[in-house]
Amino acid sequence: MNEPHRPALARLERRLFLRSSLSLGALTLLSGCDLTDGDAVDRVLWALSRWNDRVQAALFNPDRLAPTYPAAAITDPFPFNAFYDESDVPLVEEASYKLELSGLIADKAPWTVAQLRTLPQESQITRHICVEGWSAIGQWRGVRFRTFLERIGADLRARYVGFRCADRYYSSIDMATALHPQTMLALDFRDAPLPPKYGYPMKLRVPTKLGFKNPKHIAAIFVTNDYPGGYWEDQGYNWFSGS
Ligand SMILES: Nc1nc2c(c(=O)[nH]1)N[C@H]1C(S)=C(S)[C@@H](COP(=O)(O)O)O[C@H]1N2
Ligand SMILES: [Mo]
Repeated sequence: MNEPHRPALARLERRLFLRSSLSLGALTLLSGCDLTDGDAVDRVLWALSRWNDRVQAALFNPDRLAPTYPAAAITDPFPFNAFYDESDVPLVEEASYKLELSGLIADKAPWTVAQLRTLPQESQITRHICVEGWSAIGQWRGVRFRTFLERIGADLRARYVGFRCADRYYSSIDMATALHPQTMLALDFRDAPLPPKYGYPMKLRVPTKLGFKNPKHIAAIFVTNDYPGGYWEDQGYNWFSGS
């Protein structure tokens, strides 16, 4: 066994044993890779993580609602977070903005902010939880995502909805979460249009998932059966990250 890969292998062995009492030897047989190769170990770890996503998705209850709060509970000021500083927030112009649609969608015509505002609007006061160790209660208003997906003729039997953002961030969610009644294409924060730092012109608000699965500054939405990953997801954060 190669020395440099011992820590990864030791972790893998422990996870396998705790989860399934599988041994590394058994896994070597199952996976067909000789676990002395760093890339192979990596692939096995990623495969395990994807398996974990599938189990979590199967346990997801599409009817269970995230808790909601009274207006007095809203966190003020609400925290800003992104993979860059607040001074680098992208400034999207409403005049030139169009939401692009692609993939398994019948009507791929792009949408302006004004068009999105003609759809029925809903409001929610829910808690945003960030893996970095903070949470905050906010109020978002916008279009129920299910309503939007139905309106554009998205294939609701597809596996994933993916998002690309104006700041090169990207993420994706499973279709069951996309159709959850609290999943929203949010246009307003509190009583005003989303300010740039919270995701102007629109963010996906998903109160059943961790903060990093709430993409801001959405520029494009696509529906697909091919696993799209995400900015943090591709760096090892658990893809499902929800309840
Ligand atoms: N486009 C984009 N969306 C993003 C991020 C980002 O860096 N870019 N960061 C995510 C993370 S980790 C968090 S916690 C929330 C922060 O949202 P807030 O600034 O409204 O608090 O946005 C999420 N969506
Ligand atoms: Mo986050």
